[in-house]
Order: sequence, then structure tokens, then C-alpha cells
Amino acid sequence: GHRGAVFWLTGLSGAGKSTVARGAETQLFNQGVHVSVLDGDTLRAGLCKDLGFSEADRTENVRRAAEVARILRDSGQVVLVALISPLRSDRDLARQIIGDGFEEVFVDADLAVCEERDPKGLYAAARQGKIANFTGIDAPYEAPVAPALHLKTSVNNVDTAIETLSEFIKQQVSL
Ligand code: GGZ
Repeated sequence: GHRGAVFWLTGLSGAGKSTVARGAETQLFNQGVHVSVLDGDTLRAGLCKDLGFSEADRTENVRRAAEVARILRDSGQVVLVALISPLRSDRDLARQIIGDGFEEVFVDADLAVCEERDPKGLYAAARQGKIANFTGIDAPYEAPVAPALHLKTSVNNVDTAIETLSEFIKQQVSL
């Protein structure tokens, strides 16, 4: 068996949070782990539909995700949260809500690399002033000071990050 826990993936848009979370989800699922992913895009399509990207709305987005993660964790799930969650104070709030078994994971890619990837053209739009408050361009990103795990996705490939995260999770949750 395994215990419930929350692995909170923070990082810039395009750093690879969703890809790494989905990859780890598949690996863990195949090994019998009860695992769920809470992804920013998914939450914003439903539960957090009413929220934008102001500081207050991001705080509320993080708070809702943390409350859902706590419920799932309390039922024994391993929860992977993939949110930019750019502010330390917001991640501290999530840590407070979740309590035991909150593990911060920094999905770290240089802004230049994320901007180069730009799969949805959002950085280009932000540079052109078509999107305001874009994280890394005209809204802040505060890197974690002491993450439980630090994945460098601009240096290592994504499969390595998935492998590293999956192994870390298994080690943390095994009873
Ligand atoms: C940051 C934005 C913005 C702004 C739209 N700033 O890479 P994506 O596209 O698919 O993921 C990003 C997603 C960020 O949502 P989160 O819920 O993770 O953000 S937060 O934790 O800060 O609440 C990006 C897209 O939404 N997106 N506008 N202005 N990202």
C-alpha cells in the first residue's frame, strides 16, 4: 500500500509541469498507485472558470486546487498538482491547507527556453501586449527557495524528469 500525499509542481508556463505530471501519473498508475492530477488548464476549464490572472484570482485558483488536493489526499490518493502558482505566499497557503504530505516540486526551465518552446503562442502574444499579466513577462514568478525536488527541464529531457519524479514519489509515499 501507500499513503496519500500531494506533490505540488510549480514553474513557468511551458516549463513542462503538465507533461511531467501526466507522465508520472501513467507510470504510477501502471504500478498500482492511486494517483490523480489537478492541472491548471483543466481546473480553469471548469472549477475555476470564473478566475483570471490577477494576483487575487491566482490566489483563489491556488486555494481551490489545494482544498481539492487535500480531500483527495485524505482519501488516500497521491495527488499531482500542476499550477504555475507563481507566488511564494500562495504556495505557503497551499502548504498550510494541505498540511502533512505537501511536497513542493520545482519544474525549472529558463524563461528563454519556455519562450522558445511557446507551444500555444502565449509568450509571443504577451510580448506583443495582447495578453497582460503574463507570468515571466509582466507578472512575477518567485522560484521556490527549498523545494523537496528540483527538476531542470531545460537541461535534462522530459523522460528523465518523469522518471526522477516517479521515483521520488514512490519513495515518499511507500508504507
Ligand atoms: C500565465 C497564462 C496567462 C497568464 C493564460 N499568465 O502554458 P499554459 O498556458 O497551458 O498554462 C498556463 C495557464 C496557467 O494557469 P495556472 O492556473 O497554472 O496559473 S496560476 O497558478 O498562476 O493561477 C498558460 C495560460 O494558463 N495562461 N494567461 N496571464 N499563464
